[in-house]
Amino acid sequence: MISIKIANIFEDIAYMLEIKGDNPFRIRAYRKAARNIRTLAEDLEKFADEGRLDQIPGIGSGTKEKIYEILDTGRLQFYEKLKNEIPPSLVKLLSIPGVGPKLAKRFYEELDIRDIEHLEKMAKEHRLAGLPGIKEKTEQNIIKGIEMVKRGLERMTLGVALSTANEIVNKLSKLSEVKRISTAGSLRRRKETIGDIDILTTSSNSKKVMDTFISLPLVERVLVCGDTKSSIITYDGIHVDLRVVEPESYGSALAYFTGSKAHNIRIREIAMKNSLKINEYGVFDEKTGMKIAGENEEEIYQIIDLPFIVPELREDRGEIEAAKQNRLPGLVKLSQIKGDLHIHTIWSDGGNSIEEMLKAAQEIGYKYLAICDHSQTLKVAGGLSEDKLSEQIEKIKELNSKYKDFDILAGSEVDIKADGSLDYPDELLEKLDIVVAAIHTRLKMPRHEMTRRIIKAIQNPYVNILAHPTGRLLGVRDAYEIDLDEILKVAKRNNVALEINAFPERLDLNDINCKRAKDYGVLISINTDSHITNQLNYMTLGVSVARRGWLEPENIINTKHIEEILSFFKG
Ligand code: DGT
Ligand code: CA
Ligand code: CA
Repeated sequence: MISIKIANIFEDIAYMLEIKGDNPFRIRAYRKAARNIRTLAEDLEKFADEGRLDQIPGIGSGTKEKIYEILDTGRLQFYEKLKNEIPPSLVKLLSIPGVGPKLAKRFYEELDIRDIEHLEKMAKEHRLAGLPGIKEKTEQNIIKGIEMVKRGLERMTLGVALSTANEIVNKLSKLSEVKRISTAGSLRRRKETIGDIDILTTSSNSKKVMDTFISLPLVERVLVCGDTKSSIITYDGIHVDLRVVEPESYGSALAYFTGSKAHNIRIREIAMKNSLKINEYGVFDEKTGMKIAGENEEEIYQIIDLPFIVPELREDRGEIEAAKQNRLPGLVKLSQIKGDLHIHTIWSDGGNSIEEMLKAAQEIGYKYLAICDHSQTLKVAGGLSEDKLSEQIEKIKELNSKYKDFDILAGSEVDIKADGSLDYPDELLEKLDIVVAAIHTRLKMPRHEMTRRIIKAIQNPYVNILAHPTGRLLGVRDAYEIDLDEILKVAKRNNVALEINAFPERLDLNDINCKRAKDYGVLISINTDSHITNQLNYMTLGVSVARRGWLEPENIINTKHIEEILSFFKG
């Protein structure tokens, strides 16, 4: 967990330097280092011990020394000094849409505002609008922005919750006293955001399990410690509940604590009609009071004569009716994904070379990978000029001839300009194997205009996939206004697939919109948008969204063979 601490420090430093108006390259270096440390698959300490810190992309000599300093002394002089100039709480202001480093600095210097709460108070008292250049509208936007940021702080992304939960479950399952263990709650249902993490276990020695749990290295604070339930807060501010239940009740407790509440209410209603009572302790015959099931979750569905309903569907969104009629979908699985159709490399703003990304994809067992770096006008993301893209296409062709049983697609994440035209001429797009179109700028268009812009883009015969179709960033920015039904109709006619972008903050399309796409017969591509090799693992998040959206393998383009995909694009 020290790696998360170090990543947080580097990220803070990047923001603090930004507020100071420091060198943009230096700021970017800290940010990149933070991002790559955060997503390391191995322990950072292991890299340090073995003198391999250089192998982490984005770690230079400066950041390397600082990592050693933190590992050796537990603190970083440079950071401590910086804190005297810029209060760390000021950094949080930058998460408010419309508040950039310059404005944050002014709030601090001119009004002595040091944190979000203070800013909110000042905005509500109309004390910002007096500053030169700050209008009443700005003040209103700041108030709205703060509300959104606060909502985001209440819930974490699925990605963050999963990695924390996995770490805890892995450690606890090593105990010989732990017999069965599972996550429950919204995490087991794989919701896109999670309020708190719920974990359920059975054990012969509850005290031992609880003691181990509350002394895990990630625990900052223990809220409750009992025989059946303990709650802790991690030093990332994540609330985790652990429950120990009797083995003969494990199944019913798992069903109860997995939820959703709405789903469970429907299940209990069906049970009641059959003179059964279901609660967290078991299934009981209402007349005799006898317990008749509860050890395994499957029994609950069996006993009311329903096929098993997987956690991702338990939202009372039609799954009970579908189960009754035996037409539950056969949901797509991670193992059925054959490749990733949207990833970046060091050619634009990624952290790994094409070859490194290919190697990682092959290690996963993929059959193909589409290299889709950014297009020319997206300068902040290192967008490729026309010449550079042509050069990359040649390089990919050459590489392709060297790989057996693996296809590398030359692609691009082409920016959709404000008028719906694309960022490269058709003659160049024609040379690509795959074109992923996406919006990155001018996000505040009226609904009608935004819809027209996207429709125009996907009508271009070379466009194959519409990336992150609604542009939302969880806890950061709401979806832009679009008429998704219109877009889905046009996508269907033009053989364009829509993306589930598996990046933790995106997960866009979301579950509900995926189901709509399925109804229109529009194919979905689950892509990670990876910027470094480790992020290829985000695929599991995208698959979770697809499953919550009732998608089956035939609805997902990247479960198909490459020939089938290319012929769909041509068709
Ligand atoms: P979250 O944490 O806000 O993302 O959502 P959940 O679904 O994990 O909710 P949580 O942590 O409050 O509770 C976990 C599960 O326990 C929930 O999905 C269903 C069950 N549960 C909690 N409270 C109640 C309740 O009052 N009635 C019933 N039937 N079930 C409950
Ligand atoms: Ca929960
Ligand atoms: Ca809970």
